[in-house]
Amino acid sequence: MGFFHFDLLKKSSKSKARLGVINTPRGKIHTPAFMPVGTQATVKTMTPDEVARLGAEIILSNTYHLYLRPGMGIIRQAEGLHKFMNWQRPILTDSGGFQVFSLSSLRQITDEGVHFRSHLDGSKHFIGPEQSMEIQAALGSDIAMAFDECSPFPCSYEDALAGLERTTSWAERCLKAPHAPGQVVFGIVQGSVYPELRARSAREITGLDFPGYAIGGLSVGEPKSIMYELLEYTTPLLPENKPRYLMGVGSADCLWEGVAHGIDMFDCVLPTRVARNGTAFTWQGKVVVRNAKYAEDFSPLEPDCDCYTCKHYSRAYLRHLFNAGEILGPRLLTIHNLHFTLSVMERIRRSIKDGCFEEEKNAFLDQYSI
Ligand code: PRF
Ligand code: ZN
Repeated sequence: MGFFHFDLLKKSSKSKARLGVINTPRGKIHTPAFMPVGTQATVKTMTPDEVARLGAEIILSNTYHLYLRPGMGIIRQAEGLHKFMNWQRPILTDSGGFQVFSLSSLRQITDEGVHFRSHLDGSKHFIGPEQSMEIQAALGSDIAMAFDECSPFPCSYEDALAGLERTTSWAERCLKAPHAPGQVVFGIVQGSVYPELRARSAREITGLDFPGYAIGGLSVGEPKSIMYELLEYTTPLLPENKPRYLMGVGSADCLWEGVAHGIDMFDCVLPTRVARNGTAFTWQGKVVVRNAKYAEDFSPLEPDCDCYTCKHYSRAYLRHLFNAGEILGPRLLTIHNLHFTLSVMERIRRSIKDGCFEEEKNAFLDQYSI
């Protein structure tokens, strides 16, 4: 892990927002950063070249999915995920625990790990911290995530405590397991909605000296106000000189709020997923392109947007593509939504740099309807 390091460039005076750079062997990541999601070794509908030209400096992929399909034999033959999918910039891989819980059936969790059945064919599998790290090593991601237990919402105090204790012991085992050359591992704080459990998890996980820390177990169905309260409480418990990653969060309002609470990295399927359903994000809020009111609207999704979609196509045309079930519709909206989300991050970074983050955040939230 000689090469990997985080430079904190500037801290905002009126909030906890921070500007930084994560240096990795595969390139720099300017923070606060958004990571588009490429679960199946593809950011759906996009070529890696397009994703890079939209300005993404890192993408996220998933251990659970790639382990089940195509399987590690093929990933090893391909010499890792970067080569397999032709993405040469950094990749962060999630560890699999969260996906096992959201996707597989007949899960059985023990202190060793998780027994589960594949959501694809029902076959039986086991992933524990050692297996997760072995898979992530074969994938060759630049940042591997520790194998954790994400408590659902709601969750009893007792269950949240058990999940936290497992998450700490698994984090220790992940650090001891072999990694790929140059690969670093981030620890994950759990503890559900209980401040004292969050504090304990943060203490235990930061005691393990990971090069970065994630906050997990949020955005799992709790009200946003609860998420913001827990963020406010938890980020000050993380070391200032290491990147902080809020897992699975990426709606535009949450990006501004997360940054205000000191978060440096985000990932979310939202921009790409809703694009495929015909929803576009604009600086005013959502546009549902199928809506009849756009039938004869020959203006772009967003007048000042300089993405490929807005430069060349009207709302009327996009609506037509979705109504006709044409595959270009999801592609064009994915381009726009990723451009929008990456532009939000750019505006966030610019405003921290210029010392006007809080004003820009208020201006954004004033015109953006959730
Ligand atoms: N743990 C892991 N991945 C995650 C989460 C988590 O808690 C979340 C929760 N928002 C999303 N992805 N490993
Ligand atoms: Zn656009």
